[in-house]
Amino acid sequence: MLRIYHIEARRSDRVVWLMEELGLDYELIFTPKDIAASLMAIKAVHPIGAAPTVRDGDLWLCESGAILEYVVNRHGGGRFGVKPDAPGYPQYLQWMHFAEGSAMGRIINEMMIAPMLAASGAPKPPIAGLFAGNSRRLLDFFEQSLAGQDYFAGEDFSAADIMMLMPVRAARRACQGEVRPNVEAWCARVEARPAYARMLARALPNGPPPTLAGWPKEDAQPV
Ligand SMILES: N[C@@H](CCC(=O)N[C@@H](CS)C(=O)NCC(=O)O)C(=O)O
Repeated sequence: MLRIYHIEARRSDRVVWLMEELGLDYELIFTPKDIAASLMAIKAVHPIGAAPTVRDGDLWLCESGAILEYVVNRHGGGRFGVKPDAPGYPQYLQWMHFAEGSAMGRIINEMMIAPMLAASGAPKPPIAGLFAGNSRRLLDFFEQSLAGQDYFAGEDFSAADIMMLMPVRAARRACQGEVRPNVEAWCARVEARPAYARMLARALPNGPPPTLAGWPKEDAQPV
């Protein structure tokens, strides 16, 4: 049985969601409401120590896109993948890789330079200007790509949609108040899936953390 090392509200949600879509059993390792403890448990067993990390017998795998491909092909009989001769295959490939290879990095770069751009009087490194607007550009690309199709790889829901929910949400958060109808409709469509609800119940039993960093520690002293 696949063992999934998980941190609540992190990329390991993707693996849980796919397992639920496929109706496969899995073991989920995390400490509820303690992001630091969940992370340290992964660092104790794997040199990269990031979520998701999975163990399947003697095999260890990290990197969410690779894990999804592995599960689709080794355990899922190809369900939620797209075959090379299918029309949606090029799009499937692109979005499976774009989610982590381009989108998340661009969003994180912009998040990191935001405080620098906001600080009045502080010197602005020239690179900061390059990252500003990354999320908006991504959202525009997503909106355009979803025109006339229900899912990222075409007419059918696939693992590419599971990969893309996190960057789509992060880009939307960065551009609050800006509505892109195709993106909104896609989010509603994928979040309405029964397997998505099952993922939330199992992987986020306490709801999403109130802060990006995690839950406030109950025993934390005020500073
Ligand atoms: N590209 C990797 C990113 C993995 C990653 O950075 N995961 C985060 C949680 S969403 C993490 O565990 N970060 C802590 C760390 O890397 O120490 C993937 O998609 O699996």
